Amino acid sequence: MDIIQDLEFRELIFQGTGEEELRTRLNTAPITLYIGFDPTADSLHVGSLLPILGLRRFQLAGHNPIALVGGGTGMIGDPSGKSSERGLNPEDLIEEWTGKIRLQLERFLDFDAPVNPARMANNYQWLGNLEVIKFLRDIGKYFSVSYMLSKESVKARMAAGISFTEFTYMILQSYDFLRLFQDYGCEMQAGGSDQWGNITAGIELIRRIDNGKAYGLTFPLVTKADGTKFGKTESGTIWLDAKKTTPYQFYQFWINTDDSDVIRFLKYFTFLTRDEILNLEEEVKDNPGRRESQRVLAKEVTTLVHGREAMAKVEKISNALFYGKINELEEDEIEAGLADVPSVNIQREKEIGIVDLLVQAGASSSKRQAREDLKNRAISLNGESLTDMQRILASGDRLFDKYTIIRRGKKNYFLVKWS
Ligand code: 545
Repeated sequence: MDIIQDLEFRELIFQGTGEEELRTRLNTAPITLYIGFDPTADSLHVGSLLPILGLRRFQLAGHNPIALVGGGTGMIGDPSGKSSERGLNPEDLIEEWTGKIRLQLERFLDFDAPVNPARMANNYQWLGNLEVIKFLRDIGKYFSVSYMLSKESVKARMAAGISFTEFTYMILQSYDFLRLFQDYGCEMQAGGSDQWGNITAGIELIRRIDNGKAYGLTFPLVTKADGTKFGKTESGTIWLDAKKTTPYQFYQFWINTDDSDVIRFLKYFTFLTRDEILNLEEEVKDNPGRRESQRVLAKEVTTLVHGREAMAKVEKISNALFYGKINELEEDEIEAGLADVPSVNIQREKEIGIVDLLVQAGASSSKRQAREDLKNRAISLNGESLTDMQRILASGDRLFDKYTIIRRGKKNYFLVKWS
C-alpha cells in the first residue's frame, strides 16, 4: 500500500494537485514536503493534530518532512477560514509562542532519522528582514489583484472587511513555499482544506519565478456526525499542552467520541493498520455501545501526544475511579482525575457531620436525601462504603491532609477541599 492509498483509506485526502501525477511523483523518489503552523496561541490543539500526524505519515513512508513555525506570518494573521479581522499580538508574545509551538511539533517527528530526518524552519528567518521595495518588485509583481480577490479567504471577507495586512498574507505564505523550494528542495506543501488557496498561490509563484513544479495536498477539516465543533468541550479547547489540558482530560475527550465518529477518528488520528481498524469497525457494528474502539482510540492518541508514562498514569486513575479504589491514588492523580467533578471548599476548623457534608458537596439534594443515600449504601468516602449518619468528619478522612472524595452510586464523584 503506497502513501496515497494509505491516505485514501484513512479518508485523509480532501484535495490534491493532480492526484495521478502526485502519486507518480511520490512513488518515484522521496519528496520533501512542509506544513506551516502560525503561533496564534501558546499551544497547539487537537485541530492541529491531523496535519502534524500527516507529516509523520509521510516521514514513516520515507519522505522528508519540514515543520514550519510561522514566526513571521504569525505577526500578520491568515484570513483563511476567519470571518473577521484579527487583532495583532505583541511581538515578544509571538516570539514566546513560536518557541512553545516549536517544542510541541518536535515531539511528533524524528529529527535524528538516519535517512530522512525531519527538519524545522521558522519563516521569521527570511520574512523578518524583508525589504519592502525589493519585495514588492521581486515578488509582488507576480500577484494580480484579481487573482488575489478570487481566493476564497479574501472573497469571504469582502463584506465584513479585510485589512491590507491580512490581504497580503497569501503572498508571504507563497514566498515561504518558494524559499523552501529553492533552499530545501521542498516540492510539496500540505495543510488543512482552509489552506488550499495559499498553497496553490505558492505553487503558481514557484512556476512563474523558477519554472518549477510543485505539489499541494489538503486534509479535510475534522467534523463530527452530530454537527458540533470538533476539539471543544464545555470546559473549552482540547490543547496538546499537558498544563492546559491534562492527559486525563485529554483521554476523556477521546473516550467520549460518538460511535458514529470513532472509526473515522481511528483512521485520522492513529497509526493502527488497515486490518486493525477494519476489525474495530466490525466490533462497533456488532457491539454498539461497548466502546472498545473508543478505548483504543483514546489510548493510542494519548500515548502519541503525552507518552507511555502519562498514559499509564491515566489508566491507573481511570481504573481507580471506575472501581472506586480511591486509596490507590497519589495526590497529583487525585487532582488530575477529579479536576472536572463538582467540588466544594470547607474550613477544617469547623465540625461537620456527614449529612451536612453530602449536602454541601452537592452529592445529595437535601439532608433527607442524604440520609436516604447513606441508608441505601450509595455513599462511599475515600473509597470506603459508609452508612453511619452520625459520623463527624475528622483528620483521618482527609487524604494528603487536603481532600475527601465522595462517591455516590457508581459514577458520581464529588471532591471536598479542606482549607
Ligand atoms: C504559515 C506559513 C506557511 C505555511 C502555512 C502557514 C500557516 C497557515 C495557517 N495554518 C493554521 C494555523 O493554525 C494555528 C496553529 C495553532 C497554534 O494559518 N497559514 O497555523 C492551521 N495549520 C494546520 C492546518 C490547518 C490550518 O497550522 O493546515 O488547516 C488546521 O487544520 O488552519 O508558509
